[in-house]
Amino acid sequence: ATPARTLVLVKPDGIARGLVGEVISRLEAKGLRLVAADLRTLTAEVAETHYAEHRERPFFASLVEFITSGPLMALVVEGPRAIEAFRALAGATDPVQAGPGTIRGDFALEVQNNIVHGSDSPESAAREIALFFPDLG
Ligand code: DAT
Ligand code: MG
Repeated sequence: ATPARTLVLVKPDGIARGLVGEVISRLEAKGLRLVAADLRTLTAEVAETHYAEHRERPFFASLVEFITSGPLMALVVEGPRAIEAFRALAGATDPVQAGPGTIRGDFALEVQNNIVHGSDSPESAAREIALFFPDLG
């Protein structure tokens, strides 16, 4: 299949809990490949752009505060159906609903602090990869 790319974030809670290796191990074990990786702390401006679709939601301010609260690991990941494949590894947005064996299901309990982000569509992936890694071809 044609390789696709997705943006994965190990969010600040995942960094604080030492789960970067665990997340990378799982996506590599699945057969996805790392294309880019960078540990960085987001500005509010980048966070608000990344989560622009949620601007009107009641949790938006809290979400931006959380995602800028410390370093995160930004990854570009490639493989066949990479977007769907990583969303399946991540599990449902609410970690209590996420099944065991998924990243959120195994490591998280609260919806905001759900360890990882993965792009949800080809359009989102293109937009998010350009935002985080503008130099990536
Ligand atoms: P996902 O990260 O699974 O794509 P989303 O795009 O709907 O989920 O929401 C983005 C993030 O916002 C999500 O990972 C955690 C947070 N979030 C979503 N719904 C929430 C809610 N009801 N209360 C608090 N945080 C929420
Ligand atoms: Mg989303």
